[in-house]
Amino acid sequence: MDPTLPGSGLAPPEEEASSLRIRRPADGGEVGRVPVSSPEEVEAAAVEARRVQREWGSLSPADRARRLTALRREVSRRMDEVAHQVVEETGKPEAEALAEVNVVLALLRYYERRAPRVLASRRASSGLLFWKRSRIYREPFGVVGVISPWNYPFVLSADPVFTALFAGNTVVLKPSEETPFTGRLVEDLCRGAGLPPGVVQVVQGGGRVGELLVGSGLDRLHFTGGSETGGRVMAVAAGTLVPVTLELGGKDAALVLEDADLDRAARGVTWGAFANSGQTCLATERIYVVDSVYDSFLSRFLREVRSLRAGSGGRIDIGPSTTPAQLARTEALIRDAVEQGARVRAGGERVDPASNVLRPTVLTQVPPGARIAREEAFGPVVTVHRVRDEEEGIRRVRETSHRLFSSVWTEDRERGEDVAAVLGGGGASVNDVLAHYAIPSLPMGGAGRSGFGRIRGEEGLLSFTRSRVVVVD
Ligand code: TXE
Repeated sequence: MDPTLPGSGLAPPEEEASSLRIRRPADGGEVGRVPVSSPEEVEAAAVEARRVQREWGSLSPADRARRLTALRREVSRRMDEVAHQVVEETGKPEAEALAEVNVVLALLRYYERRAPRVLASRRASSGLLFWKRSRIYREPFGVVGVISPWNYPFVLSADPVFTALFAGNTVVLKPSEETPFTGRLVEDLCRGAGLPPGVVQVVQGGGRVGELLVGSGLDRLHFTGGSETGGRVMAVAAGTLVPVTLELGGKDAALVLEDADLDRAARGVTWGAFANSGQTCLATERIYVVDSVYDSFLSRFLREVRSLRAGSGGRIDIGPSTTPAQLARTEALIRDAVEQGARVRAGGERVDPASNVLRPTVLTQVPPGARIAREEAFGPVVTVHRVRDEEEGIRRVRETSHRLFSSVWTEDRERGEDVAAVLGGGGASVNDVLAHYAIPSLPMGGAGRSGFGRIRGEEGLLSFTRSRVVVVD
């Protein structure tokens, strides 16, 4: 990504340029250019989405589910093309890009089977007013805006977009300015599946186009991105009272108890911390280890981390940071921690000074005042902390303003469930990380600075509808 063009966070102050020039993080080669949408084009997309929604929203949930089966087949048929586009724009390992597509296919299959039932109208008890007959209907909001980020550019666009379609909405999607081609593919897949033209439209650009979309007269908005940006989006949404759901950043923690399988825990949190080069809201950014097993865990963990292959393509475990801004931000957090006394136990520098590949980094003895102790890193760095016991561990895991997800590691499953139940946020895994996101029935989302609202699962589908009641005397 050319740092002088919009989207790198360093856009020229005066104006967003008229096009996005995308470069491969892997080798700096040009992927192509995409024109930035004008205010008129954003407006026109919202008007067209409203026109098309009347027909699409009037179909029964079962009819829409049938039409969307063709979308699943189209995504499945073109999954290599989609994965390739994700790798081009993000630099992530091919296997992780394919995982994005598979997560979307599983969600599509899940909603095909369940949307008709979840969205069907149902009788409700009329209580003491026994002479009345009450029914509850689920209806689409209408036109839904989706604003998505660059870190999982396919799944974090497709999940909300396709869920909104099952619920009977039409969608205007603004992908990240870092990954416009992947965003454009979402619309192209819908066209290839023979969905009515206009059910999904894509507008391109950075924050300014995002702001235009928020204010374009939407009926509902789903935003995924940074906590600060989420706040700004809400402020603009307030102008037209458009309901918003926010999937924001995370500062997820792992808690390793004394009865954990330390090899499994070391492998698990290595994946949780460094998949997608740590650029995941659900990434493990903090590891708390009970004193009695701290040293033996740390030596296993460091061995795992040091065995990771970091590079820009080919058989790699850790790819480049997707954007120069993110790389700079991660390095600044590491520098700040080290200046305050933290120890670098692995990584800490790039594979070579000129590259954008930061080696997976492990910090210990991180002072509580260090920025990385409370700010989301969103990069290939994790901090490891000693805690006295389970009780202190639970307290430390919970002392964060980002309340998204966490993991607890113990060979006593029951104990694990008891601890998972009190770690807060949107949920916790026992003896695993990240994998829960691949289970389509589980609603996902957080609390605090991780946002609000849920995506995926029945709750995610319902969140793109509103209830309407009819009471008959
Ligand atoms: O998100 P941004 P970025 C976090 C993570 C990361 C930070 C920034 O901490 O370091 O967010 O990442 C659009 N009105 N997560 O830059 O800037 C923007 O064009 C409307 C966690 O990706 O929030 C892009 O399409 N839209 C998160 C989208 O918002 C605006 C995933 C996200 O951009 C806007 C991504 C505005 N004023 C980042 N400004 C997760 N849950 O995984 C920007 N945008």
